[in-house]
Amino acid sequence: MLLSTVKGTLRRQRLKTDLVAVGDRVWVTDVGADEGQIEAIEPRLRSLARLARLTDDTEQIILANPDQALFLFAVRDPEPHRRMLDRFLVLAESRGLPALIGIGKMDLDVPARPGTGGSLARAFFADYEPVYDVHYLSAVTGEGLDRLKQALVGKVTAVAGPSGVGKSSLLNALDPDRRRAVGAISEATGKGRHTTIATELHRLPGEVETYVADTPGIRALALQGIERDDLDRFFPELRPYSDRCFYADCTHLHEPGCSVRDAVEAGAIPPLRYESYAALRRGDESE
Ligand SMILES: Nc1nc2c(ncn2[C@@H]2O[C@H](COP(=O)(O)OP(=O)(O)OP(=O)(O)O)[C@@H](O)[C@H]2O)c(=O)[nH]1
Ligand SMILES: [Mg+2]
Ligand SMILES: [Zn+2]
Repeated sequence: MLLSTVKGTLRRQRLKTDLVAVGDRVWVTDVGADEGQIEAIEPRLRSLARLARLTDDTEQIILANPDQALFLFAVRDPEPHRRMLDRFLVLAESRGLPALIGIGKMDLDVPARPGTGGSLARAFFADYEPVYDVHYLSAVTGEGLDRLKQALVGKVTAVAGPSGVGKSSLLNALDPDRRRAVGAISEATGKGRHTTIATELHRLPGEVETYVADTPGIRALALQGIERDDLDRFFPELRPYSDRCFYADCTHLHEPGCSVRDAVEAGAIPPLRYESYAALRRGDESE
């Protein structure tokens, strides 16, 4: 038997969590013809996961044992979705998974306001730059790829995001020798068509072992298993203030003497990030 890492497609088990998923470390017996039989599975240290269905309590592993996640959105086609990004970030924070943010299709970027030099994409994602490593990327022009490679090297990174944002195209640009299927954006919906249907782990060229997982597009993301009381910990911008409120159990929604809302007023916390927190805290958005 030899210790190996699952890199391909596996049929999912209908269990509380996947029995074995891409990224798991497994012991396999070589049965020839590039096939192996799994004999034992090492304990999963971390995972990026979501619910298989909203009504289901079955967790679907997007990638087992990632070192970090790269959440990719596009400048447009499809339009970036701030609340969805915020939910991804909460999910990563809740699992202690370092998160990078990628904004793809920068070749489609336009000025924030006509006649100004500022970029729409950079204005949209500016709130995240003080807290997260934000990468502006284009698979077409190669923009940002060298800096991204530095952030990936030596690690196992899950690339996740909505369908059609260019996850597979980005990986093709990072490793031109391996072409993955890339889909057209539906003209009717402006959305992707779920071209990638299962997580695939790829080793990038280079001496240092670097793995990047291409994952299927995610349509909705439920934050199951996260207590509302814990949410303020998963917004890094809120953390410096959330223990300083008058009430120890302050929800930061309406209480007097709330340091978080004071910080929003003072411009120390971006209002849109606070609104995302408040929507999740109120339970307005369960998916
Ligand atoms: N202009 C431009 N188009 C891009 C870029 N990257 C990807 N695209 C296009 O966007 C469409 C979707 O790309 P994919 O790479 O299949 O997107 P995906 O995120 O892998 O989609 P799923 O596999 O469905 O989740 C294709 O038509 C690509 O050619 C880019 O950097 N610039
Ligand atoms: Mg894809
Ligand atoms: Zn408060």
